[in-house]
Amino acid sequence: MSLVGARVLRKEDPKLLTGRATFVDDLQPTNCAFAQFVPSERAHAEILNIDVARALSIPGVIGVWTAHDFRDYPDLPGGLPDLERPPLATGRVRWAGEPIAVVVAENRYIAADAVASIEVEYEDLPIVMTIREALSADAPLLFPQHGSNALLTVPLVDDLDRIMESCDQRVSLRLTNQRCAVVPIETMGCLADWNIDGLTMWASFQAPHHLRNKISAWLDIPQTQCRIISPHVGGGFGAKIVFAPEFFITPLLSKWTGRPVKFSQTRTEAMLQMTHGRDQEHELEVGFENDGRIKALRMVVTQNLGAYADPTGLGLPVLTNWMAAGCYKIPNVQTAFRCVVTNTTPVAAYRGAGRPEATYAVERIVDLVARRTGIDPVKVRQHNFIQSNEFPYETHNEAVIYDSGNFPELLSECTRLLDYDSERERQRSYRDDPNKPLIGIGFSTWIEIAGFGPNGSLEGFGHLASWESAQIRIHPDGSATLFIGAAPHGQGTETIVAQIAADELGISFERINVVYGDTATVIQGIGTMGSRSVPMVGSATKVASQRLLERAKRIAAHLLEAAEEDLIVSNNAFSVRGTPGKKVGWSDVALASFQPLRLPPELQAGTLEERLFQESPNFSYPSGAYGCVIEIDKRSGKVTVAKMVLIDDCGTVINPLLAEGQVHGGVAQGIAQALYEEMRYETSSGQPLTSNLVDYLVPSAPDLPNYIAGRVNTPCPNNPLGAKGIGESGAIGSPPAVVNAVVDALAHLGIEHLDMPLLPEKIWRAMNPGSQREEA
Ligand code: MCN
Repeated sequence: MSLVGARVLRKEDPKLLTGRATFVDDLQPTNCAFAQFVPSERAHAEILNIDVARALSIPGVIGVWTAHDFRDYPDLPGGLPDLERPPLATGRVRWAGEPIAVVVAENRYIAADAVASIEVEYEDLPIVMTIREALSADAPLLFPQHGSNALLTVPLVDDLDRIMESCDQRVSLRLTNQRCAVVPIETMGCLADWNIDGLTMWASFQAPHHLRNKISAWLDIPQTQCRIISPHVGGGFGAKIVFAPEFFITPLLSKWTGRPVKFSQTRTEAMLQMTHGRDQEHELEVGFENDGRIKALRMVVTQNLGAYADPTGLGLPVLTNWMAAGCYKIPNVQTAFRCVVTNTTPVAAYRGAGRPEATYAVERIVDLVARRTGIDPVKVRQHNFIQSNEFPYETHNEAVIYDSGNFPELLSECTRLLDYDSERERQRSYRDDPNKPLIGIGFSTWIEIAGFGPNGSLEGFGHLASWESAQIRIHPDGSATLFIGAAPHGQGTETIVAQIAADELGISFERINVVYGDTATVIQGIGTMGSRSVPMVGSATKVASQRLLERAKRIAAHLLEAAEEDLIVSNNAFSVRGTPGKKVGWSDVALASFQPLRLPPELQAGTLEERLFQESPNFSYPSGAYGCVIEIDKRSGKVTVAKMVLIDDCGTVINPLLAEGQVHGGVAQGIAQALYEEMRYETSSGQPLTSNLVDYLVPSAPDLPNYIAGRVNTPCPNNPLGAKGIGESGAIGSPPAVVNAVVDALAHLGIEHLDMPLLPEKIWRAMNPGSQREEA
């Protein structure tokens, strides 16, 4: 039986579920010291003085370092020329929470006391918190030498006016995709030990080889003396591919103190110092005919980058522009973007990274077209879909060629499982009943760009290349070790590559060990991001296994005195077709591979090892149709997601159990963005208002619905598995379904749009314009 496609339980779970997994903060080598960073109390200020005398007098404090101590080291890699981020705030702070000094102490408690005792003298500067403020004519500048808070502008090359004018109708929409915190369970942390043999650093990171490459270059040490290990990583969601200064500074602290030094964020530090996600504003215009056919779409994106231009942050509006038209055949699409800096935490990748923003925009637009034409939103979608026989489909951007999909089938399956007609009926019958909630029904049909693998696709974000590596080694007893360049942090990659290798090699799943996240053992790697592991490292595993098996078969044929073509491999043995009794175990073949006297003459000892750097000719394009029914409590405005249907298309599914788990997690984050989460600041001071999990509302299981899941499979033609990624799908597809449903519930009140998050108060005010809310 094939393991690919089976609901195999995760290899990684026994350790995780019994508390035996090792995360960075579990490591406590002898003599380990603890580092804690001093956060800026001000959002924008000149640093006049940092008084560390009291901190240094505290017993157990080993040292305090400020920007001055790093003056011989370059700014951090990436960003824009002349606007790079220094290791510590230098001269000026640009957001509340920016690290300005670092303390090393005997333990974290002493370090925390020392941080609290450091007095920083500031001279406040005027702040800019929002895109509007950043772009105003007299805006204070974060980087005066640059002359503007706008860092990168790709303007409209606009020839759409004539086409817009020729349409029956046109409508504009401005919307905000709010700033979200990333909130992995494990915050950012590392443990650096720089001794006579070089630097070893354990880091909670999604791309350890990249961190190794960047750090060794920054510290000017050979890569051979710089080992990065990402042990178990408790989630990253994109924020752990950021080359944060803490990872560069901690090794130096180890060198300077002559001790292993650990750094591990508190939750509040993580909320302020890990990069945030989203934070885009969109100006959209659409031209369409009275029959619902969309003729033209214009999208202008403004990206709030926060205080510095992180390379992945710069990539977000690019991806949003690329995916502007979603799964619709819109003949005229024009896009543009600009990036601005503000006195807020820097913004970078967060699950979906630029694609949730595109999906939200186009799916809100399609619903608006439905509203203005009076045509059912399902029909408007069906009217405008790219059809399944039109792939590969060239979009408005030459970099983006959709590989395969079947949007009409996705949506009809979604409406079927949602029981669309009867939900519409329920909506009508409840509307005027004061004891019943308002019902809303919303859809999102979406496509995303994933499987970052084509050459050039990751290099722009500071990565070496875009291939992914897999290396398989057969041991003398016929068990196998698979080394992969991906660096999973919750996805279950260990399980799925073992499934793939077991199928190809005929070695049992339990006898395949998977190694990842260590630059000393894994030959090279790019990492886990952009829903690329299945298409890239899964494919690398498949092809490398096939190549290795060819040589194993030659050995087995030699031992059995049979023809290679007649051999079948399964259940850890090679047998001869038609003569099942004639067989040799994998263990014997493996043993022979180390014994030259038993090998065919053309093979050498140790031949059963294979490695591959898998490249890809295109991205993969997962798609889906999500539909939901929401209920709004008429008295409080509280939204409950009553029913949620998720139909996904990720091509070949390696493990349906894990794929569903990925979608559930992503949808939780998507519903959270639609209904609950927003990183907020006090506007006059720039102080964060949501810097812990009391103030920042992350939903828990009771806040989320049960999901009804379905599947359509259109294989990806660009990799040997036919698989597309799914890790980000839920977060990309779900926010517009929820928002469309809420706006649908309020449509009879004349409401056409509300920005996320749809908190009860916002809904209540929309339902009761001009009223004061009665106190409970
Ligand atoms: N899968 C499958 N068949 C497919 C596609 C996927 O069975 N055709 C399943 C496999 O179990 C695979 C998993 O889904 O291990 C995800 O595969 P893939 O879509 O290739 O995504 P990656 O492994 O590259 O993961 C990256 C993606 C991203 S970009 C973010 S952000 C994210 C995510 O995955 N962050 C996560 N999922 C996360 N899950 C957890 N628990 N924690 C995070 O931080």
